[in-house]
Amino acid sequence: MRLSLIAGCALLAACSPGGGNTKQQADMTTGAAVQGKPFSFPASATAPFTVTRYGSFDNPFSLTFLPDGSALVTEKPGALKWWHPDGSVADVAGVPKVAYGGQGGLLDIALAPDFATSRTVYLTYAEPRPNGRSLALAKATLPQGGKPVLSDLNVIWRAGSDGDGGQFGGVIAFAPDGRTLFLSTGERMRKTPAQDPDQAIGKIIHLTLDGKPAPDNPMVAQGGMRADIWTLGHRNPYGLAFDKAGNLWEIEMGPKGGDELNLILKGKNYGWPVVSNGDNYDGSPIPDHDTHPQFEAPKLWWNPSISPAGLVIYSGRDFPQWDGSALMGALSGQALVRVALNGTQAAKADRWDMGARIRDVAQAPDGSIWLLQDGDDAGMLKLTPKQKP
Ligand SMILES: [Ca+2]
Repeated sequence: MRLSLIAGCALLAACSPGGGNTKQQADMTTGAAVQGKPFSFPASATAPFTVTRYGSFDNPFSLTFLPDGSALVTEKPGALKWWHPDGSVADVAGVPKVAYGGQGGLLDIALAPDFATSRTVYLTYAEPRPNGRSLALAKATLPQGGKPVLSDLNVIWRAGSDGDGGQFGGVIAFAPDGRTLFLSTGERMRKTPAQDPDQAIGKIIHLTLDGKPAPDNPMVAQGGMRADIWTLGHRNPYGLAFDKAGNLWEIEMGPKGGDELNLILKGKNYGWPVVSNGDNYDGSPIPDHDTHPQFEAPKLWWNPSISPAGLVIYSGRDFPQWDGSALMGALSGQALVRVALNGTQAAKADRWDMGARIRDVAQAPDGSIWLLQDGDDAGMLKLTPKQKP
């Protein structure tokens, strides 16, 4: 116990020179958060950044910055928090009722491409339904000032396939032209529906900004759920982001091993649950991707699992050496992972131990990188380069 405390302090000293006063360090060793007061947080000593923790959130899922440097944080139990750089955190009212539990609840929030003028936000959540739960996509308006309350809330799309099971996915990415959106849907721990073109679970969905099928979808002429589908055969996708060249990247959790980074290509099938580079939880094997070349293979995979969650393609000034890299959080891996992208190729580059489950990654308007912890006392972690760029 004493040894580990000393090791922790040594790590802190190594990682955060001059960072944090005695009280703040004491807070860190107990894991307790001080609302609004930043304190130092350990990362692996080899990391090129120091870490400062802000705020305390209850089982958050998504962190999204606004153009003014404030940020929205969703909490799975159903609260939407509006964090401001002065440390204040407001509760945003008008959030739809969510069905919280087992990976479900209030999930992603994303700013519309025209947010600066429209103040439109998109939300995903597990919606209570008569026969269980469904993933819902809604849009709403966030006020500029005054009382923080969402208005004009409209559910514009539902995954259907209501019922039991977590793993909703629910991550939103807007197309580079700002005219359509992509949405990841998990297979709800039901496996085979990921291959069913008549179910919108275990898919990447492609919609207009009003929730209609995008006109260039591969099965748009067939109508029904098929019209909404862009790609099939996904398991538990918790990250979706475009790079500067317009390539769409996705991360998803495999079963026991086999977490994936995929390049998302129109109409392709990514194989779950027929193939995976991981195994079933009971240890029984699943055929690897290379046994079924008709399925699109992941660009990278992880064995054992890291449980990837949250994906950004970095483009800021704080870490110029990461320009164009994919940054992802890891839940069970308790890490920040960097993948170097070169066109449509990807290579594992860095993995920094964060000593905490990382739920999401976000880039602020000033180019700084922020991580969101997981769990019932989760902070926002700002990364500051040890060496000024
Ligand atoms: Ca796959």
